[in-house]
Amino acid sequence: MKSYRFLVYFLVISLVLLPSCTIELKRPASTEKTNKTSEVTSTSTASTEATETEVTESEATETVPSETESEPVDDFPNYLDFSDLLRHATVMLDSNYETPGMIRSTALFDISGDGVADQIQLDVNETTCQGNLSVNGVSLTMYIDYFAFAFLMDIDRAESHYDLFIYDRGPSEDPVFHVYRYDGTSIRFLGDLYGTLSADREGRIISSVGTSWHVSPYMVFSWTEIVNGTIVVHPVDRTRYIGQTFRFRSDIVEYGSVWLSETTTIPAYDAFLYGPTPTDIYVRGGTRFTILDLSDCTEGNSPNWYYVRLEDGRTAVFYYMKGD
Ligand SMILES: [Ca+2]
Repeated sequence: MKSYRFLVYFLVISLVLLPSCTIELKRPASTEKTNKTSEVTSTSTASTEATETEVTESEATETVPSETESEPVDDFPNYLDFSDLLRHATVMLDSNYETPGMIRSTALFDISGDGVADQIQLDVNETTCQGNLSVNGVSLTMYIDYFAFAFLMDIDRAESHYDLFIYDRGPSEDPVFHVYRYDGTSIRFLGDLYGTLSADREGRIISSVGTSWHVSPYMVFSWTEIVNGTIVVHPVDRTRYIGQTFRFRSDIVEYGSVWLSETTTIPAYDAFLYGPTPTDIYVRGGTRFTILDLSDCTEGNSPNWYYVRLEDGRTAVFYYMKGD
């Protein structure tokens, strides 16, 4: 995985260049709306010995503008309306860990909408990664890499069903929600939703996979909804952001997982940029920039790179570590 490659790269470079440094690797804070699937933020506590950096570690704190400062781009999707998907959960399944290697999660709740409570039980075998979901005695099995929790949510505006969301941390911290529906007689797998998810009160879901979390306001490249039991993905035209001005949400620092490479050359549209370059520059969180161009990207996903003009007039390519 890229995070692993980056870790190896970082450690090698650090051992060569910074023999006396204390090195700390840390995950982004849980409150950070970053793509948690693949990011490793690194900092050096001895940055004075490193090559020149505009921003020292002690200053490298996230700069999150207040909501009144952050103006949404156009009118939609307005990310300020979105909050963590869990906030929209109606019922969390109760998980029991008494049997080693087995997790039993249960709830008694009317998910089919017929007025009669349904007995929901999910058994996960952590050794075989097999999950067994049972509703009123009807069951099916599924594969779950690392079960975290499960909850019920009414997000389908068209129907009165509550759907079961199973949060799977994934094989390498690539989180995925497995979504199931019970219609009163059978259980149906609706699909998987990847990334860190947020939703609004109208059932619209945005994912870290289709959002650029590193800028303010966020750039949203797709949103998802569940309609009549079908997961529908709505791509957002990526070119809508060209010409618009954003700010970096946090400092761009050396040994970070976000890069800003000064250049006047637009990369190939299918280029997947990765890692530092000799022309990397470092700027403070809050620095404004205008999008001049964007890479191609898989429909609905965020682009691989952004060609930008900084507020001081320099042009650069901005990119960051992304999951596969
Ligand atoms: Ca029912």
